[in-house]
Amino acid sequence: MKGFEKFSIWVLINLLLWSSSCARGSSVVNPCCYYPCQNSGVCVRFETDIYQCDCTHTGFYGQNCTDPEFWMRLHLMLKPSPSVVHFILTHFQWFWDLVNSSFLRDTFMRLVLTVRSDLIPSPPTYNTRYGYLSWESYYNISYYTRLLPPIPEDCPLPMGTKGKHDLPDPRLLAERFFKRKKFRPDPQGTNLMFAFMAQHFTHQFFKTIHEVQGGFTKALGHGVDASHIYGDNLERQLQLRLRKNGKLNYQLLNGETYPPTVSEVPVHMLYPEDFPEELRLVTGHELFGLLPGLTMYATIWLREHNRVCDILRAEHPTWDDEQLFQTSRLIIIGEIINIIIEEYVQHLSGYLLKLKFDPTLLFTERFQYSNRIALEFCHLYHWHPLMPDSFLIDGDEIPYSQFLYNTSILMHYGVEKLVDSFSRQPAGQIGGGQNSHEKVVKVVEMVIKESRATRVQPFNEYRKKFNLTPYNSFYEFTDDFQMAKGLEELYGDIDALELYPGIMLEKSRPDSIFGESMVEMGAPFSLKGLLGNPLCSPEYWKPSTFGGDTGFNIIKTSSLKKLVCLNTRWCPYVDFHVPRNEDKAEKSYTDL
Ligand code: ISF
Repeated sequence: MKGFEKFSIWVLINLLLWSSSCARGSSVVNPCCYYPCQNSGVCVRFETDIYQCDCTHTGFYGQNCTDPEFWMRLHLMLKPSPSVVHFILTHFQWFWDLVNSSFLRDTFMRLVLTVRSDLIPSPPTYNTRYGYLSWESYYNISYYTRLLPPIPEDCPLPMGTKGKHDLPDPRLLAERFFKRKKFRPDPQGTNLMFAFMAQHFTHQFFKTIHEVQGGFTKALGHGVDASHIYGDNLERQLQLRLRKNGKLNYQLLNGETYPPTVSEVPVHMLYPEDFPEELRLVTGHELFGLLPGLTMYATIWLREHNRVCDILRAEHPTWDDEQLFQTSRLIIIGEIINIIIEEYVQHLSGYLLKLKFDPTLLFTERFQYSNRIALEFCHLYHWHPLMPDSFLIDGDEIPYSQFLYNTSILMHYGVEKLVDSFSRQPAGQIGGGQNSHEKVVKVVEMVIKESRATRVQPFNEYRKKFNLTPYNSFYEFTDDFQMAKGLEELYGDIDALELYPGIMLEKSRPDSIFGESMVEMGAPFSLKGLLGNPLCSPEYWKPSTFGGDTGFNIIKTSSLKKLVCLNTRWCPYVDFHVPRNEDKAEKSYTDL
């Protein structure tokens, strides 16, 4: 639609709505409730019923920032659609073999990183309290930032000006569209090793304070800071530390390292009331006693930290506890980023381009080394459909009731058997709906309630923000006719569909873990968070930061397999993918 046509329709709708709100006796509608400004233009209200779009730096002009400037017009003409790019990136093996073994790998990787992170404003902009730029919003890091400002408080309808007067009951949405009917494994072959990594990794930067509404976080590092290993404050960190040789506190069971218990390290952990002291294991994150998969990763990283300390101490006998600790922590953060990009994101993307963690790729580009976690990113990353119906460990089937808060599972089976079992068990498909186990479906309700309390804008507004075409109907949005019909009845208008249901219920791409929107919206936040880390800046990214070449190389050559197998007695099958071919898998996991 041409800019002018769009605007005329907008005026018409405005007049209609204006008259209807007058009839109800309320005042003029805030024009920004129509989201009139396109292409990231900023809506500013003047007087009561006038708005202006600020189109500065958008590449567009006109009343609603709908007219492209010359270079933008050219760019739009040449730019392939996200689905075309995705198709190319996931097909033509011969082409990618060529790319991966030449300088072109760097070129493509640089392109992925810059295109994605350019979508994230840096320095950050809004938060839940401030829908306009403010010093408070920049300065107060207790807030999550937001990509789009909250829906203005004085809009006539909950989602702005479209949809019904009342939003659907969150429980109804969860029960009807999210609750699992029959377990649907992820077609990309994702396993529980990946699922627990996702949960373990993201909990370092998603720590919403639920006691107060308003999009606040306890994770003030706003990125990969390994606070889930070292605690999110200095007091906790000091308790967790052995204060000798840089190491973290631990206990030995049959000669193997495990996290200590609360009696040895008295820090706050969440356990059921009558839970025995000797089973209350202590981890950087308060919640990691909840699932053996999380306690397992906590154990692996604890062992890795102490292993790195030994290596550093051998090379730097003069270093004190503090320097050994701090340098090991930087190495651990580097390892996390490397493993996440080269294996976790690699798996998730399904790309044939071999992703590369190389901060120098961005040294020639305009890039800010800072990051602020966004509320929208937090909502997107609620991937509970990954969870299976029950857990299969070493031939035993364990239901949720015996899995939750059961730290003895870790000590009983040991890290090796847990890694092996989790790597073999399929995880659920995230996208497409009706795949959340009843034990976790409550979380859906929570996210939806929180997104309403924080006034998150409609799904289609986010589609536009990420350069995607907004959906025209629920039937275009999902191939599941019943779901489309149900959602249409409940929301009334596709433009009133909320972000989280939109992201999760959208049709998945063919043979993919989720739909287009999850990748297009999540990837920018994810990559900006990983590469925006200070470690990746030219000032930090050099051997001396990590105690010399040895430490630097630990980061560069890290892998999931080494992370596990350098810290266990025997090397299990370890991957983010279920075994492709049992024989091949059996053989390959023996050699490091
Ligand atoms: S996290 C995430 C995608 C969605 C969420 I929520 C990723 O971590 C991710 C990052 C990058 C890519 C895919 C997934 C690829 C490389 C891309 O940029 O397309």
